Amino acid sequence: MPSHAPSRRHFLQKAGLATLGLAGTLGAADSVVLPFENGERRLVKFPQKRPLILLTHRPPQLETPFEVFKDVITPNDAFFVRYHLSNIPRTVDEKAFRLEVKGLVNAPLKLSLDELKKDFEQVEVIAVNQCSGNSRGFFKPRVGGGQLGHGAMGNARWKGVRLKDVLQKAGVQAGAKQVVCNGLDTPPVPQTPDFIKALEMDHALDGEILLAWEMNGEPLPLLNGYPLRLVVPGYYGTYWIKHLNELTVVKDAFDGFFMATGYRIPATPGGCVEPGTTPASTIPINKFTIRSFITSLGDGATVTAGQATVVQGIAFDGGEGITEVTFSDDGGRTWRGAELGKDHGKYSFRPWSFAWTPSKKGAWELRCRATNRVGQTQPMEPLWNPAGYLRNVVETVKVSAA
Ligand SMILES: Nc1nc2c(c(=O)[nH]1)N[C@H]1C(S)=C(S)[C@@H](COP(=O)(O)O)O[C@H]1N2
Ligand SMILES: [Mo]
Repeated sequence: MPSHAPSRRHFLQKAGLATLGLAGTLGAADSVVLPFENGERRLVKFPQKRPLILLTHRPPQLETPFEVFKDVITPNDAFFVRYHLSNIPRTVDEKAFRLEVKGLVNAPLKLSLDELKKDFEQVEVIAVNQCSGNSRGFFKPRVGGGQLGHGAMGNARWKGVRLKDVLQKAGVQAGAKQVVCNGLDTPPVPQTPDFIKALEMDHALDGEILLAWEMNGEPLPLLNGYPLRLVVPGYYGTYWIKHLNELTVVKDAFDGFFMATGYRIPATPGGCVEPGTTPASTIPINKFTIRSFITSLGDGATVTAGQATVVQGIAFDGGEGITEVTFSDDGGRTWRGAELGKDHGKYSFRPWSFAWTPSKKGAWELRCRATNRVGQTQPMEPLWNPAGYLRNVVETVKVSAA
């Protein structure tokens, strides 16, 4: 993959943390080609971001260039951006901002950011945020939706307070089924459904979900949800509501478009169906499937025959924890154990490495495959579903030894 142009990260930061000019700025002749049909993309600079791979301008949808994943933590200015509605907040007044907690609770709350920070225990988690449709562009047969490469994911250290603690302060009443989560962005026309998601009550109260204001030691970038977002470790990004300002506890399952119609997977083992077919029934998408990537070498890279190259990569899953990564240099016929790197917690990218010596000159097909604590591993052949979610096939990197 061609590398991107020098960062112009300081551009527009003068405009102030919470101010966003809607139009991204085109970085001259910068572009990349994702490895599937119609994969040409421009690299475009948005406020607080380095040039990122443009999917759509309005709303901003930006993908992270893959070489960024050489680092286990994804920098804020390189973190992907996903929105559904064009009316996104261009500025948020942090002092006036309130998080409302209402519905089936004993004491409805309106919390300022200061109150959130003062009145609840602050906690941190390193967790991967990944879009349901990450890698959708590789689906065959192809499916509708944003044709993404592998860059709609990122791993950050999030700081905030537990959703559980806030809900308990409000006092969840008996019979509560879900908490409905909404942010400041709104649909451009009334006919478009608002982007609203719901969490099951037992999930909302399990202590894992955060209301986060900080990402990698800094306030959230505006495009990643400033001033407050949900962090739902192990779950697809669709639940990670940005600019979160409303939590409503309800007694019946919320049936808004993005729960009842969108973001659903086949109700089959593995969430897949025969390619090209329609599932008989569906359920809301939930936890990540297990994945791994080689990050130190891309397609077309050259290595030296007879000389050791340390191949590096990342692996992650829905929170069981990665226990093994294996490496193959013969297209998946034989596998050898890779070394796992530092454990940043069960929701983080887990780095791995393998000291590989290509025995001869020529073409090599490199693969990696992760396994987790409960024995889940990646399929050798891609699974398919009509929305292009959950991709986790063993990926291949083609390199040559000279
Ligand atoms: N308010 C709001 N929150 C949102 C969305 C949105 O459209 N609006 N999109 C969701 C989806 S589908 C994803 S994948 C993540 C992406 O998070 P990011 O943009 O910070 O990378 O945000 C989620 N939270
Ligand atoms: Mo997403």
